[in-house]
Amino acid sequence: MENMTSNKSVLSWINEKIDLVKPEKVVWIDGTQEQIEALRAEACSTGEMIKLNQELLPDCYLHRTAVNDVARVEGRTFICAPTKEEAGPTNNWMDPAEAYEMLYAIAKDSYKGRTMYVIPYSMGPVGSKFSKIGIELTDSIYVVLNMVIMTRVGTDVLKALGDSEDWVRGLHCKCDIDEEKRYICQFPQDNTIISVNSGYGGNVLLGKKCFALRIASYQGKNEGWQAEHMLILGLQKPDGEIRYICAAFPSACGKTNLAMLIPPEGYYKNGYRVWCVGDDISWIRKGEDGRLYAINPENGFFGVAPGTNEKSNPNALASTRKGTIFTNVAHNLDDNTVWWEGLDKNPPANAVEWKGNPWNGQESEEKGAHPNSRFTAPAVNCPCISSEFENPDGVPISAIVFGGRRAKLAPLVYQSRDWNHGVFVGSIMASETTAAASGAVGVVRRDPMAMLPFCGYNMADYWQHWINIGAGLDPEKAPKIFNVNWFRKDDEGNFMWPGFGDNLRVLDWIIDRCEGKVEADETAIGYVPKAADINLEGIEDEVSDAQLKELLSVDVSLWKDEVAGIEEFYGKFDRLPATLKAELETLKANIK
Ligand code: OXD
Ligand code: MN
Repeated sequence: MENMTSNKSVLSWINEKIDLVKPEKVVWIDGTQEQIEALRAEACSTGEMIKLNQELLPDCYLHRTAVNDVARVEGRTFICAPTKEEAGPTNNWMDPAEAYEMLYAIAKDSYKGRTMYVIPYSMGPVGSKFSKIGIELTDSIYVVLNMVIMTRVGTDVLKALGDSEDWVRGLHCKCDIDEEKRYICQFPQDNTIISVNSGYGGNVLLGKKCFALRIASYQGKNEGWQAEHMLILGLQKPDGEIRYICAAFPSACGKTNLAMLIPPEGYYKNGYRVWCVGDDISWIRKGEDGRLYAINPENGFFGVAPGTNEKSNPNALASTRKGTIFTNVAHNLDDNTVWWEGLDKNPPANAVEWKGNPWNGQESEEKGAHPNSRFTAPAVNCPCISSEFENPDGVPISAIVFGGRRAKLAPLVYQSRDWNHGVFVGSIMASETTAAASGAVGVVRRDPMAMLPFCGYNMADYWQHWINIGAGLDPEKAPKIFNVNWFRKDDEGNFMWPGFGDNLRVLDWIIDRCEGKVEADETAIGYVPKAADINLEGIEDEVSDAQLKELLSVDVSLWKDEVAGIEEFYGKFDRLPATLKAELETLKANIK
């Protein structure tokens, strides 16, 4: 097949990699429908994908990964910066020269008898000043077809790149899916990613976590912008105006649900709407008017399937009804559709579970879908996709929200006193772990700005970058920073807040605070709503006044323990910004 570009840096890099992995042939992905169709057919002919019921789920397919390859592998993910110090205490580090040598030894000849697919892709609308280009080489059709959904792929991208050398190099080799030789390596100084021995999305769709967060966070530090693990939503109020919010939550903590929220009935009637700009990643930079603007660099949703249903997220469910790839969900053989835990109360009796074994969902104790099973759905399918989704200039941000799963401690919502205090609030985020990464589930760990697994350089320098960004903003124009916790539990272990659509009640307060329309109580940790300002109309049965008070309370004795945890965490960082040290001292003084 002919090369699709004459860009010398692209061609010489690809030729080097061809010499290394020795593919049988090379196919450039041009993004045309014919090519996509042919690849789908090929993947079905080899069993890599299963074509689903085309009447109920047009252009939808099912894929099963290897059983040992179902989540991101944080322990095998490395930042290969020149020194360990540059990667920082929270990243795994490998010397770049040693990493290249090891990875090339694994990759050598690994495409023998296989096809090399060359995927030119843009993160962000092609040609936008926010956008960045990457090229991923892969020997997996599944990866190609996912990248086609998740990013903008094809000829236009190479046209936009022209002769530039500013693009991210990505090499993915499936090899033998050997866990012992699985490595996800980022080389931020070289704009390079190498991923071997995995076929799971977060490890192999290199545009997503590897580029749009790890490499891009480093690029952003050098170029004066930010790459964040944040959804972007537009909140339309009864006045018809739309205000935008970026929100960071750790993986599988409901970013997709919040980004596509359906307002409670009373709110809906009054004209409230939520528009989704993105559900996972934000690229943020200052606009000409001095405000911060954000784009979603992705073009689709790689969402967690279990728990997604008509009630929890009808918009996400609707997004998966065409052109979607399902990974590691159950296959209903009766009607050739898919099922997962929490979809409905009617599991199929005649099915195949995620590992590929026969499964009777009515009787089996085993799960039909893996807890981290996914859908890869085109953003355009989403009924509440924002009209600004393709806007090359992004959307102006009114509020930044941090949050995690905390059964105790963090109140339903609080506002930071100012930008630097907000950076502190983000830096001390902690959350119970989920199935999105391999390892124990439900353990509280520090996850600053939800970037622990995704920051491409020293986390202390990343915090300093946040502080620098704030210093460059007029405080009047800077987004206000908040923390939320939808996951507070009572002493019996029951969730105290209904969550989902009712989270709008909290977003509404957040926007009112941004616009100076509502007072708040100043506490040791920041501003907390006055109970009367959280509207409980319609959920009085679920949330009593006493419960709301409890949800908004700040328990100083718990915060004393928390401070000890923060000090221990901060103790890891030689380069901790003085500003954050001072914020911690303020918190300590406040809870005395
Ligand atoms: C994701 C994750 O897939 O954070 O978005 O794991
Ligand atoms: Mn994520």
